[in-house]
Amino acid sequence: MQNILQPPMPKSWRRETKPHKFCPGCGHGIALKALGQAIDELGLQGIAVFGCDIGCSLLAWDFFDLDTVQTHHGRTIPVMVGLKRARPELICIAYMGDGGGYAIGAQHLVNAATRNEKITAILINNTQYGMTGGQMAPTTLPGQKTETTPYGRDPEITGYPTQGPEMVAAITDERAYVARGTVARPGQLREFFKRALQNQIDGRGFSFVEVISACPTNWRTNAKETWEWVEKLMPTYFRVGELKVPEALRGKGVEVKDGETS
Ligand SMILES: Cc1ncc(C[n+]2csc(CCOP(=O)(O)OP(=O)(O)O)c2C)c(N)n1
Ligand code: SF4
Ligand SMILES: [Mg+2]
Repeated sequence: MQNILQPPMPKSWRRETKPHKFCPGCGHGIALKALGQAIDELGLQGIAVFGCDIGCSLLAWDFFDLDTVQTHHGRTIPVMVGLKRARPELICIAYMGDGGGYAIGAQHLVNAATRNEKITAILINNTQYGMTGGQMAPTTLPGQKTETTPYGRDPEITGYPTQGPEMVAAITDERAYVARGTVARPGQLREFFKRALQNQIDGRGFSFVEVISACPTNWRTNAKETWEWVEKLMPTYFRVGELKVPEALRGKGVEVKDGETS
């Protein structure tokens, strides 16, 4: 009989490194569970390689029972691109934060997308730099207070939040897969990850999934407020859904209804 206090972990997770190292309520763990399920369902253990950035994503360096590379801040995409070019039979996953992908590593995201590099990039949008104590990131919301915007982000001075998937969809050709999911809908997120990985398995093109996530530690929010940010506030700036689906992937995968959680 299943122990309801210990829900099954994805097979691709490393059990001996759990409980994981993220703060209570952090969204990284939910995203990594959806990713683990996608890896399991596609049977990628043994050929998938997980690359993690500097930032809280590095806390996942021992998360999976997969070969794993931990890179410098913002450099996970070029490291995984290099690996993919050297070993095209591997399924290369670059996992990073919004600071890593849209600030210090933005040029790598743009160039890998433009070149249609056949890797899967996953970017956790938690609206700030989590690991270093909550500084403004390109995704910080207008008016949001951070360590470096103590009076709230002023778009007149620092612009509006980066629309990453929209940018990637605009600069890629029809072989790319682009989506924005949310930790509030992990079942849907798992399906987005599966399609993004399938695009790489098929050798078709660049795949990019941004994930709306939570950082209650730096947001200084309680559980209710955290979930309101994720479910209600963030989607008013960041539209959830698939932005670009190659023809061959359309209609594939299980459709997950709003509100489904697994
Ligand atoms: C070249 C370099 N610059 C700055 C840092 C300091 N640093 C470490 S983590 C981090 C921010 C991480 O934020 P993000 O990428 O959004 O990931 P999160 O922690 O929010 O998941 C920064 C600036 C670094 N490690 N290396
Ligand atoms: S600081 Fe924020 S992003 Fe980092 S582990 Fe804690 S809750 Fe997660
Ligand atoms: Mg961040």
